[in-house]
Amino acid sequence: MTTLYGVYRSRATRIFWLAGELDLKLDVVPVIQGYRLKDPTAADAPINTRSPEFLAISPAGAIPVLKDGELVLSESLAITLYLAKKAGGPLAPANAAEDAMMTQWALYGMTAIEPAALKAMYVYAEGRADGAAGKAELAQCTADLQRPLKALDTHLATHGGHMVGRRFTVADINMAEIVRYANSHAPAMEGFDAVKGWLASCQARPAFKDMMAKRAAEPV
Ligand SMILES: N[C@@H](CCC(=O)N[C@@H](CS)C(=O)NCC(=O)O)C(=O)O
Repeated sequence: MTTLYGVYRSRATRIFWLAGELDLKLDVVPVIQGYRLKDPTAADAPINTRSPEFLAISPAGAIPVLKDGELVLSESLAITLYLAKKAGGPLAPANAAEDAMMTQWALYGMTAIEPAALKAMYVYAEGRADGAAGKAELAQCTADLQRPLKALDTHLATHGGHMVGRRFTVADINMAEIVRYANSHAPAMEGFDAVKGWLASCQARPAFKDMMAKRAAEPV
């Protein structure tokens, strides 16, 4: 059995979505972020990223983590790429070049887009979007996202509307779950029509909708 440590309200969404696409059964251990708990070290605290039993599995203390036999893998995008390759089929890279492109886009998404996208999402999640400080933060996020979203827009517009291989793959899941954070701030997406169209088509997939429904059902 393959075990996933993590909850829907985390970057584990990438893995839950992929698992739905592949009809992959995962044994889920609902490890929650320690910072979401009043006292993560309390004796009656649910298993969380600061629990000794979780740290024994993954000393970095962050979710998601996948355990597949002897393999213990952290980093959400490494996990999705691994699971897709293990399953094979159209969502996986068809050759070394596609594999390289999927790695490239995963790294680009995580380094060039995710930090500002996540910051923008948190401004809304924390109810700060209408205050002066929140507005300034959002303006900075929009500015920081211009160059990478332009690069993504150009890529999608010239590569058949998909990240890699002109078909829906794990690379689309990886990037769409990062761009979902940016999409919480509409002005950041303005002018990037190829990105908007691609994101809408990714999010129209039943496996995405199912994942989001389960995420919404999970306590905040
Ligand atoms: N780059 C990592 C980030 C992992 C990460 O920061 N996870 C958050 C939840 S989405 C976490 O576990 N935070 C727990 C903590 O900081 O205590 C990935 O993509 O997996």
